[in-house]
Amino acid sequence: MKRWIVTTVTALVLAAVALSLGCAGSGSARKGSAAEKVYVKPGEHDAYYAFLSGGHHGNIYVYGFPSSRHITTIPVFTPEPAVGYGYDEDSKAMLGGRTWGDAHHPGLSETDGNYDGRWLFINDMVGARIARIDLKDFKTRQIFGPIPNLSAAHACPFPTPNTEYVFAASRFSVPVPNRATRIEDYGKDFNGIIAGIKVAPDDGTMSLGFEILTPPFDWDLADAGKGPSHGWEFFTCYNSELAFDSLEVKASQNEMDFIAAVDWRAAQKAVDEGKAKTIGGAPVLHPQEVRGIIYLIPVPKSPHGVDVNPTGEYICASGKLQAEVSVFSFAKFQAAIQAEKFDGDRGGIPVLKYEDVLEAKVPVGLGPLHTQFDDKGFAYTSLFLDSQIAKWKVGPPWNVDDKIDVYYSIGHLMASEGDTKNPTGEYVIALDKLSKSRYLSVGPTHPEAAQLIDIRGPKMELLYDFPTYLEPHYAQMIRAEKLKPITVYPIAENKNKDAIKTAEEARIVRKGNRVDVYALAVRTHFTPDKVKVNQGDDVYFHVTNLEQDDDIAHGFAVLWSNGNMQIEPGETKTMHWKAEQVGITPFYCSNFCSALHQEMQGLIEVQPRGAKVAAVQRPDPRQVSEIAALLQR
Ligand SMILES: [Cu+2]
Repeated sequence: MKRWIVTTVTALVLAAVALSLGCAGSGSARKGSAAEKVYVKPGEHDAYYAFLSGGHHGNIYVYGFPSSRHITTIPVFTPEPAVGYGYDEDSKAMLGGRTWGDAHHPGLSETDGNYDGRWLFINDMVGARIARIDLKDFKTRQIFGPIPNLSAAHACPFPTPNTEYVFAASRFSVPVPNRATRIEDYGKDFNGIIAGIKVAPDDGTMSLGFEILTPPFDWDLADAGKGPSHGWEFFTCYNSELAFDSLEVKASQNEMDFIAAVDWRAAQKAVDEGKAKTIGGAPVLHPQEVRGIIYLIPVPKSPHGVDVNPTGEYICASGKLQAEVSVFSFAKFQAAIQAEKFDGDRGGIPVLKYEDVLEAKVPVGLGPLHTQFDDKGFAYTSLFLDSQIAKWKVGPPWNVDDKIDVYYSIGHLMASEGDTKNPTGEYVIALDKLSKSRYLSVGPTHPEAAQLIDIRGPKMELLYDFPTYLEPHYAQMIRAEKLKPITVYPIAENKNKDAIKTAEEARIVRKGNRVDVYALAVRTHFTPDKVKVNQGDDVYFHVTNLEQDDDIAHGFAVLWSNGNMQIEPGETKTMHWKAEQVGITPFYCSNFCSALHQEMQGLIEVQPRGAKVAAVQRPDPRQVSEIAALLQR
């Protein structure tokens, strides 16, 4: 009898081992080890671009996947001397005197709910600004804001399916309009704001569409509806308790906080019909007076992420202090509004009943923060407290299918095209808040940690760890073939008013104390390379790079000054320099360009105030003819 039991148990154990080996063996759609899956041969390209926000570094990191290589950094809210961003007059003006931002959530432009590869939007939370990067040249082209009345844009920008709008909702609340008051009058005198920012369909230019006044909740994250829920934007909040101190305790008291659902077409219509009040220059709608533009859906326990699934039927919200994801049905939400089944209001905004809108609760684990999707009907939720990702089925029986450990304390996660109508279902990136000892120690501040996970098979597989500089919050990942960046700016299309396109146009023009230097940069000369000015002059160097070869950018830096810029092939940039010291000041090309890069330099002669300097100076005719001949070739 005993022998029979032993034989049976042995057989069962062997069967289980065989089964588990079988699962591991078929765990990935593509064959090979983790190392083989991330290896991109020298000279070959990655399959994806990913854009990681730089947090309080104020910029965007560009990575390639699956290799997890850092390709470049796009400066956005912070000056970057490496490419002269924030040093030339145009980018300086765009930064508006600010030298940092807190960049949280990259948002790729979409057409019909899929990334179209045109633009990338990124918020500056602290400054309530949104930047647009043109993906033709990976340059920041507009910084919109500060958005009036809005104190810190955290739930931002989360574009709509045809990039009709990007959004910004206030993380903090202040009086609107801001005025003298007492902190203790928070509940009475303070307000939150949800702003809809219009995006011009042809060139992406942002402008303010509408603002909605809300109770002083702390708005947290957002996502756009799609498919049946197109036309709505969803926002989570914490602090429905209206605490104004000790928030970590006092803002965690209520069982329920909220999702706000905004009908952005109705809100815009109300503004267009003149129903808004102008506050701080912005058209502000009061939900008490303008009905049908915003509703509240209760969500347990200080939710963070709110994520609409690819079909647009479900809205998934994660209560940070809860072990479940609440999945809401858009159809039930609509039905409850139709039936006017409200449970009172907050600040004039009708509140729906949790049970009326809820479709399912998914027991994912502790500290759910953010959810993304694949192409097989699964969702992936980051679990901050468990340091895990949970994979779960969207739809009955709403079960958790798989979990994987991450290292450590994951915040956001990002799946390949995972918030679109058509996720690619290949990768998830875990954006971990703590790396602890996963990398060589560099002192008390550790690098940020991110991890590449293969989601092609039935089980998630950790492929690679890669450190990042501070501090990616969220990221988005797009198939590489969707982007077609330019390699040079065609000279013929250079419409800069200070551009010059021939050697004969190179000149220095003086009017009063203002001196304009119209210069050319071509390997390996600046023309003119002798500049004569007077002490106290305001000198504007307009440098046109006439190169039309890939990757031949020239720098322009003036000694003993804070000025440095980079001019890419076909570009014109302008830099101001004040002639303060009598004597000679050299300038040079600060970006390596050729074998004779070291010789690419020139001199400024500064004479005392009032010394006679010609109104127009031209370079030596010999130099002009040499450059003209060079340009002919
Ligand atoms: Cu050069």
